[in-house]
Amino acid sequence: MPDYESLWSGLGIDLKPHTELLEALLPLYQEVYLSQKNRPRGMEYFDFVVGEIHGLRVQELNDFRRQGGKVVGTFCIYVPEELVLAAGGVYVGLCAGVEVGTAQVEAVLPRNICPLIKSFMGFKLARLCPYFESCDLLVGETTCDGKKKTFEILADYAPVHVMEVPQKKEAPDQELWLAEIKKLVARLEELTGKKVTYESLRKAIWQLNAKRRALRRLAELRRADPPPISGLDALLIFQIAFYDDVERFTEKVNALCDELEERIHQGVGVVPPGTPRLLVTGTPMAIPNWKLPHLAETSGAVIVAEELCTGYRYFQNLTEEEGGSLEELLVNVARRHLAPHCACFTPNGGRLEDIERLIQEYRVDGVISYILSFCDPYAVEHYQVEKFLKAQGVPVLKAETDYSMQDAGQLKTRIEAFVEMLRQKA
Ligand code: BJ8
Repeated sequence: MPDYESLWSGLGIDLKPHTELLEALLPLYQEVYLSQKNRPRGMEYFDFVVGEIHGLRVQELNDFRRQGGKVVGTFCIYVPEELVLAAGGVYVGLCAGVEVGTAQVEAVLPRNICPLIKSFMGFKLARLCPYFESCDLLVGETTCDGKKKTFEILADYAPVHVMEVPQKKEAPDQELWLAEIKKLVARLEELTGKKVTYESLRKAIWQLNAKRRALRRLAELRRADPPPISGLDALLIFQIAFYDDVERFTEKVNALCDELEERIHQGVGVVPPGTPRLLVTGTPMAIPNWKLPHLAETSGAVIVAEELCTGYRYFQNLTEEEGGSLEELLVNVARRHLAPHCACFTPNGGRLEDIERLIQEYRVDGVISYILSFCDPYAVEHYQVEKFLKAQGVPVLKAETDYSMQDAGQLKTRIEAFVEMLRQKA
């Protein structure tokens, strides 16, 4: 990796622990990713992106800022990326999947809070994330209680704008949400000094839809038996989607899909045909949280779909591209971004319908209900998920865990037993 030290120190990064963090990531990546057999050639680009995780993209963001551009950090798929692009900015997803800055975090947050929240606050408080430090504005949202209260604290450290996400999806909620979309537009225009116009929003919608279409294409190729790509590799691509350049990323995903189509044509897969196929549903897996997929795919199964925000929820819906005015396009953006089914909503029957559809389309043998510790919305909603799946005769395994490896042995034993049961049931 080129020398980025002056870039990082210019951003105020605490260099010593930052170096230690990057040095710990590389062996983990080697163990989890590079040890996989028969990976598609097109993964080279995504390996390169991880190799440069705090390098090239951070450099690009800061080159953009030097020319007057603004970078906006987000934490949730309900925040419309289109609006940032249409206002002339660049967005980055800041959710994080590793334990960092624990001492600093526990000085301001309760010990027993969701690891995803602890992680992004740890990166901020310990000054370990150059993406965070490259942001001119952070856009939070009122989804779960843990996040919305944490954004109040985060506002002591950086400019924060919080969107009110409704908890239902009825007519008054849609109205409130459209008003929130317009408030965000005003805040972004103020930040960048550029107007969101009909043309700029239309172009941004088109760019984001092209990215979503590429990700959908990738997902759909995993319906094949054997699948041409592992669940781990697919997850990595979904994680990188939150911060890579939109057009370059879309092009690389489409190039990879061309290769995967060829693999399917030739009957080449990453596992033998008939390998038990898993769907993972639940809380997001932010980079570098690869724990559960690694355990599952080294236990004789393959993950073929994710009903996660780092998965299907991120790309399932396109924004309607047609609209005769800026107002109509904003309504389209609002409609599209209220569509995913996060457990923060009530009732949330749409999530069960999505799970059912994915099970059928991807010929799923068993489901892992993945819950980050202390995530109340998903932990409580597990009841509905399990009841629904049992009624359909689909085996389900509940995996409630955090970012540490302390429970890895126990989790692996449970997954192996689950996979063995699926194999015998087949
Ligand atoms: S749309 S899942 S990205 S809110 S895991 S912080 S819910 S306690 S991340 Fe999320 Fe948006 Fe929903 Fe997706 Fe809270 Fe749960 Fe932690 Fe979570």
